[in-house]
Amino acid sequence: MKSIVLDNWKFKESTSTEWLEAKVPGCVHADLLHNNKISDPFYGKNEMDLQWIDKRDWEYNTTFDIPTDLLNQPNLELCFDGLDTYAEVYLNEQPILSAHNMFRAWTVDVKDVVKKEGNSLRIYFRSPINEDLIKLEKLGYGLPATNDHSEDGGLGDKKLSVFARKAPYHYGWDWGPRFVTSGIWKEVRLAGWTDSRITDLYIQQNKVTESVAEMTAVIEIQSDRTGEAKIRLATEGLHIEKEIALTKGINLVEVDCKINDPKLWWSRGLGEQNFYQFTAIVTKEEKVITEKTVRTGLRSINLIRAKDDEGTSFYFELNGVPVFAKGANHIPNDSFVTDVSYERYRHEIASAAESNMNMLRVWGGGIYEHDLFYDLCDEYGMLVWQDFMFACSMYPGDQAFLDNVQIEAEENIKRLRNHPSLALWCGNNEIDVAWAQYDEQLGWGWKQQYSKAQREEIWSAYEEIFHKILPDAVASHGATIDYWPSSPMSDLSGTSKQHSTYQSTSGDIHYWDVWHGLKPMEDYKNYVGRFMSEYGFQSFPELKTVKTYAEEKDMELESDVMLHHQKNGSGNRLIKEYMDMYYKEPKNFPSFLYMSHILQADAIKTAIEAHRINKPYCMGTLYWQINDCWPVASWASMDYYGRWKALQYIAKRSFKDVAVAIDRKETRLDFYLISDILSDLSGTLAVKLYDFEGNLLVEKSKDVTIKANNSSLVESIQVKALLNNQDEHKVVVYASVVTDEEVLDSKEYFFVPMKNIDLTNPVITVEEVEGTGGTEFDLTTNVLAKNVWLDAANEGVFSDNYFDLIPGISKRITFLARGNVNGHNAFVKASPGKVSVKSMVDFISQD
Ligand code: BMA
Repeated sequence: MKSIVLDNWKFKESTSTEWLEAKVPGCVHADLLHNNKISDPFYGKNEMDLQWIDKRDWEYNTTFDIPTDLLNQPNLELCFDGLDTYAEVYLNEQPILSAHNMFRAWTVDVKDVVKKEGNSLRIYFRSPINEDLIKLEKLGYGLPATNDHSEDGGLGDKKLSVFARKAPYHYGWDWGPRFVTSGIWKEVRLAGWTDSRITDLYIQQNKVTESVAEMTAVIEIQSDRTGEAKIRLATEGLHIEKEIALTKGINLVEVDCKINDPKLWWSRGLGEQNFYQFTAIVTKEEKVITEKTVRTGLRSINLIRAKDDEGTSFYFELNGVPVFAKGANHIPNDSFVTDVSYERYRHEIASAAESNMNMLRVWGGGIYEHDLFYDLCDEYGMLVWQDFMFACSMYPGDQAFLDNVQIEAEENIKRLRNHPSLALWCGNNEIDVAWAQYDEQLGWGWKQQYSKAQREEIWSAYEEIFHKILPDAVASHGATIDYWPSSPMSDLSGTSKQHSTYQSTSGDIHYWDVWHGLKPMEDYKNYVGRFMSEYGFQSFPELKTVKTYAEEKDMELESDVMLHHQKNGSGNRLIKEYMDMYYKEPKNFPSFLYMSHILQADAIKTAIEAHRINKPYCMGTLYWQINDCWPVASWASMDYYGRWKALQYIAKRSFKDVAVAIDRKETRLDFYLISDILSDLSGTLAVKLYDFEGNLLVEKSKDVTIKANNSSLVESIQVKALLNNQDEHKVVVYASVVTDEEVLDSKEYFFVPMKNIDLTNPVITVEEVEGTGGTEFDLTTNVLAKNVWLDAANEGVFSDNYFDLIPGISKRITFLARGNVNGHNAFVKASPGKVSVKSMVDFISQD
């Protein structure tokens, strides 16, 4: 097969005569920006000035010649990997395609339309707004779409996102701006082939154990003639040849194969990420006609939902091992996804791995991610919970919409099914719980707005998509991956028990009463389900990032610009209210930013620890959210520029494979040891009480067994006994778990909220570790330093940050730069450049 990628694109607004340079893959907004036709969409409140773009039609065109060897191919086709969204395509002014789904790829036979030189390809994008206004009118009533910012788009309450098979977050979200893009967002190629070609190679893993992997290679071959051929399938330790008879059209060939003692693929923390390259070759009379190579990892992955004493389990079993899922929810990395480079994707996934995660959820309001996202997840051992792209909305149920969804689902399942990281297909985000069909009291008040007939119509569309089309598509094309209809959901029972509540003892839970419900952080401990797939707490990005969208004069909580870069209505107020509850008042706006990081980190630490100590009742914790799509105040642990907030560091510490957790239960402190590794360890738990000058006041230690893949309560100490008459405002508990002189983990515990603690000014000493070329440092202090923040001039991350420093216990940290683009290693030891060191006391108002 031969192909050329089409480039040299130009674009214009449909009624204009001025053609401008375009970047493909890309989108109108990005192209307008590159041509200086609009100002930076992320700056200030510029978003509001750019809402005209989605009401216009846009055209892209290019011209191309065809090399003779390609032109001579008997089969020639144009492949559009992604068109966003309503596109009419003309080749040499002949209509060749009408596209209407951003998530589908389109292939068109153009053999009879092309010429050797001067071909013109023109793509006319109709405004998604004008297109879908017609559908809304036809339906006669609106559908709920909670996060669709139609007002910002000048559309009043007309929620159009539900009609378009297009990234839902383009229409705005409670962390994202409204930029309804149009454009060619994936590659366009002219491809030619002769005789036959392999269009798909799927390694279906039927049974994988340590001793054997039994598979069926499903090979899709398109042929332009009938005839005998041979298929060869090969990978390390396997070589199979089979006679086949090809007929004209699509042929499905299945080859059963087996590998003994396979090198299994594991998620991070449990083992290696081993891969196998499988190659399928079609030959005729010893001549190679076509071949295709795919990479996969051999593993078995199942969602285990088994009845038990408390309800029904919800966990992933990888190669027979129950895996506690640790991670976060992923949203698209940019409002303009084609701006996301390989390096930015890698920084995200490498950060997840560096933070001891093993799962990311590709949430349903974004996009089915690019192949390279999943390649990286495979390589870093990050399991993927994959939503279909439906979120917080009800959808139409007309046949055209349903057919479109079905093809979209099949194509994406087929595209992603060789990735060993793929652990689950989930129908949608929060729709079951928002509509709550079987309980009038539950839900977000959606269903009550409709007549009986409308309600039935809306729910039957839901059932058709999420209980029929999508599970059928997964069963027929992704055979070995489980399907879960909606996140969160309790059980597909068709009764009121179906819908997830904060008390559910089966299914997954999105717990939002801390934050949206203004409940105290401690409530995270009271609502622990079988799998916590969402919970979150906001903060601002750091000052460097805020400065990319705001002027000095905007630097206050309620300024127009700050409110604009906060898409959750009451967000800024909530941060402030929670801060007042737990912390002393920050002295100015930059201090407020720092304090918001500590607040967010403390909240999520509370949640993660509560979830992990409840293992194996609870078997997963994915906080909301790891990344941002623009610079904004949000729940993200890393900001738009990939800068780690305090939460990312706390997640890294709280997700450690072996961890100690301290839980206050009224008059006592409980000490848990949590392990995600597969063998028992023996060690010592040391519990020490220090005053803020570093005097050791109480010391207790205990030999402990850290049980494999478990969480156990290893020690309970009465607060009174531990305090031993000391003033609780002036002491800190330091608990560590040590094996063979190695400190596996340590945690601090304070008896009173930070608000009530007297901090004095520490002198923090940073000493370069000799022989490390300025990449490693030892930190010490003379008095307790709370949440020490190291801010480096260079971009990168520290091995730890925002940590507490107790006098006498020194802390060694390393700086890891964002790695070079071609190297595989994302974080390389490097010099941080100038480092500023501050701690909480520097940010507190002294009056
Ligand atoms: C969750 C998500 C998103 C949203 C977040 C914060 O429920 O699924 O819809 O951004 O809450 O409100």
